[in-house]
Amino acid sequence: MLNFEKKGIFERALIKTKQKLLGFISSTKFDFEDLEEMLILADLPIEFVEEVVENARANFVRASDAIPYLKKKLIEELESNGKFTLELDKPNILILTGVNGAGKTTTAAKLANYYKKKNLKVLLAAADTFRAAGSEQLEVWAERIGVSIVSQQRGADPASVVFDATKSTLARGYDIMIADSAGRLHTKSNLMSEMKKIVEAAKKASEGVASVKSLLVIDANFGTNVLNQVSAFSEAAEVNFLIGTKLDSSSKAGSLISASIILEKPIAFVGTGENIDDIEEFDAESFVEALFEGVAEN
Ligand SMILES: Nc1nc2c(ncn2[C@@H]2O[C@H](COP(=O)(O)OP(=O)(O)O)[C@@H](O)[C@H]2O)c(=O)[nH]1
Ligand SMILES: [Mg+2]
Repeated sequence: MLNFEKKGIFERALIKTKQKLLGFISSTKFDFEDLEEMLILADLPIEFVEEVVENARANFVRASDAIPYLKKKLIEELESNGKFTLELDKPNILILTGVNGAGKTTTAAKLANYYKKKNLKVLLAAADTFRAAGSEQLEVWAERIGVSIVSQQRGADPASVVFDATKSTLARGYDIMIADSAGRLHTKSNLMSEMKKIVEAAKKASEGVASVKSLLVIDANFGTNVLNQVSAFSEAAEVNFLIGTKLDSSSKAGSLISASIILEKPIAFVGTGENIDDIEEFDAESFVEALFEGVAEN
């Protein structure tokens, strides 16, 4: 069922992306070529666009009548990869990874705050041990939000931070542990194997009791380049879900949809601003409705 409040939040966050698409609104003779151009401009996967436009030509007289069909197809594609949920009968370990500046630390803090507000017992792990500022940034957030944090000195093995934090999660009865990590370039193989070690450490420490998930944080401003990141990260270490950040500052938010569809990874959350509350659980229907609201309707 469509969640109107969520749709409204997505609509505000998608303003820049929508500005590109809304030009099609005034076009009185919105034809199938316009439809194709609009979908490509929306950074949707080319194969998907070709298939949808071909079917639309075959089944509809007017291109604008194909919009509901398009939305339905997109929602189906996005939902076919599954949905993120916590496994509430066990501790949940969420490990955030991604390139520098993607928004990992901010997202770790946002998620900690999000789950604390839902009355869950949250632990943060500062596994960005690469820079001194890495763990300090998260410590400041932890204090502000009022959640505990596990950290070690700069230069410590990030896998060992995650190992310790996972052990504490089990021993002290946390519902959820969220681990930040250092930014890593997907082209650097040593950093990629370190990522793998981090995930393995969490699995080992959790002794099969906790649910361990790895979430790749991607900046929507990268546009279709996020595809390279997602495939390189998922080749090196397991990636279970995507988190798209900076929807509010990007005009390429559609690329998150592409990454999810092409690489068959569900989007778990999206970042919609710089404030601590600016995070939303992804919902395919609300997101797609928000993206195409008012577009090509006449
Ligand atoms: N506008 C906007 N900025 C964001 C969002 N998420 C993160 N940022 C900003 O992106 C920058 C880098 O974030 P940070 O969490 O330090 O990235 P990290 O290197 O991956 O840990 C910071 O200035 C954040 O405030 C978002 O959803 N929207
Ligand atoms: Mg960081």
